[in-house]
Amino acid sequence: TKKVVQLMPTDIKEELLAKYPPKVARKRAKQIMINEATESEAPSEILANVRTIPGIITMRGCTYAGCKGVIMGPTRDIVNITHGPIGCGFYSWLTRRNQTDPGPDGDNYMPYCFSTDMQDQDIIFGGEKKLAAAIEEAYELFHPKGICVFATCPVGLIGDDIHAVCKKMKAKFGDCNVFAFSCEGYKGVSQSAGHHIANNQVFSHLVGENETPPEGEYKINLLGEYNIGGDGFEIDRILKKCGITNVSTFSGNSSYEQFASAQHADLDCVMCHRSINYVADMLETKYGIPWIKVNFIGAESTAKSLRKIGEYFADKKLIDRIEAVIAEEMPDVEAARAEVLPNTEGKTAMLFVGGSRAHHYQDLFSEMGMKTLSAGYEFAHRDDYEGRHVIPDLKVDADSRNIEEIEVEADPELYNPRKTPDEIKALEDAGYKFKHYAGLNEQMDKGTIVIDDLNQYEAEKLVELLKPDVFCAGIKEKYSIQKTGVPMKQLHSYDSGGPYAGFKGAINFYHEIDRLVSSKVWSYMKAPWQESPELTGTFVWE
Ligand code: CFM
Ligand code: HCA
Repeated sequence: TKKVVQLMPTDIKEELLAKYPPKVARKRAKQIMINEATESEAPSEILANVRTIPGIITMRGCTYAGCKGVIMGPTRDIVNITHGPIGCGFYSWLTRRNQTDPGPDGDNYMPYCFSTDMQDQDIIFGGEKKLAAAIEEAYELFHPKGICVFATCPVGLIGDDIHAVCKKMKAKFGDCNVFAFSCEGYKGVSQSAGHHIANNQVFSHLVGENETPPEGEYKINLLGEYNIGGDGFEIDRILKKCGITNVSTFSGNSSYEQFASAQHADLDCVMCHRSINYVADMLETKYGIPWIKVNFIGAESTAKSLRKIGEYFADKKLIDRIEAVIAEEMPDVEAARAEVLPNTEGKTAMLFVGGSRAHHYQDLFSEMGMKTLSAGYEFAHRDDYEGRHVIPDLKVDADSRNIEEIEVEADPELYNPRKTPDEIKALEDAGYKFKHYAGLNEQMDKGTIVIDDLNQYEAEKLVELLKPDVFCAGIKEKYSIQKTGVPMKQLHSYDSGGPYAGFKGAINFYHEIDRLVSSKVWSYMKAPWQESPELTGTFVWE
């Protein structure tokens, strides 16, 4: 017989914290939030973007991963060289399933893994000569438009000046843009710091280089879309059908020229705000390109995002075309939805992914009639939960393209979700700029549990207590969750599936989740607590 747990959200929170030493429990308590706590109607706050307590097995990655793997990984015609031990380069090489289409004549270096393969002697005597030789070798072999160099932990520790090496090599070649990223893994508290470093360098060294505007009536950039499992291909298909020109994607299926031309767009559409908001803000500050938040995960969200773009251009021809495309695409989506609904309706999910998918994928689940019981991000900041964005105070040097940024995030008061409209107005009068869009908390039901930087122990505990019908996270979580008898779907790499974006992607996702939640195979698994239910005395079981 299936055990049904009758637990209040507060019991669950208590249970998650019960085994921690008091100091750890106090800190984690601020990162585990009962959405709009029932005892008070005030919106809840969450502690995010803080260092993981040592000893906890976090799901997070490192700054190098966020810079080299996430933002620059999908660039096909830039040679990306990891300056460091071979493992850093190897494990950040295409594991993310970011796809690319160079066309018949385009350069594509993604099948190569470039690394300086740092050894003991480089640590002792310095690795700059080795790096210069690696850059030279890559240049001789491929003559690429750009070479990027990424620092790993030892580089920062021994003090190799990667920027000086790149500058020297760039001057030597004359026809190749060589620049570096100080994205040592230990910097910051997660991948998030790496996004910021990548954004700043791409903006400073590349954006704006191509002065010829591309053709197109309605020109957008798609920021924060990485073509995982072909998502970007599906979005591009839809945009093209609507007559919208995608000047550049940061950075799925991107090319050097796309980045170099980004300043020619009329509008920036931000898909993953967490990873690319810095570029959106810099493009707005320097080139006056406004940005809007979009989401192409979910058929309804796709339609809504297209309409938002139409609204921006306020052009009848475009708006009619968008409506025609939606009308043409939706019948197939509806048919697939009707097919899976009897199996998926009323089922439950948990989503713990990096910095935006735990939010975006809830749209797809609600289209299937599935409820999200608990969700959270690995490395998001408070605005991703609470849905308010403060635009950093940027000083832009128009000639050198150097960006000097003042980190406003240091003042947590700015993110306080309890602010009244009057308080926001006062801040705006004081020079702060706000943009409003829904964060994760707003989307989730009252009484659901929002958790920042979930760890392995808490993941297993949550599954044990709430038994979702599907658990979504990454490769590190996959097998430990499956061992508990709950189907697990990777929302990073999509396992071997995708695309899940756009209209066709929604259909793929409906079928995939139907397959997972309808499969009987998982019920044959015996979880450890089913063998010895140590919680029987604590909770009410049926
Ligand atoms: Fe943005 Fe991403 Fe995500 Fe992200 Fe990532 Fe990713 Fe992710 Mo993995 S950029 S924050 S750093 S949507 S790699 S494509 S799946 S954790 S939720
Ligand atoms: C990263 C990349 C990652 C890892 C995914 C996972 C990705 O953060 O370095 O843990 O399965 O999407 O590939 O987020």
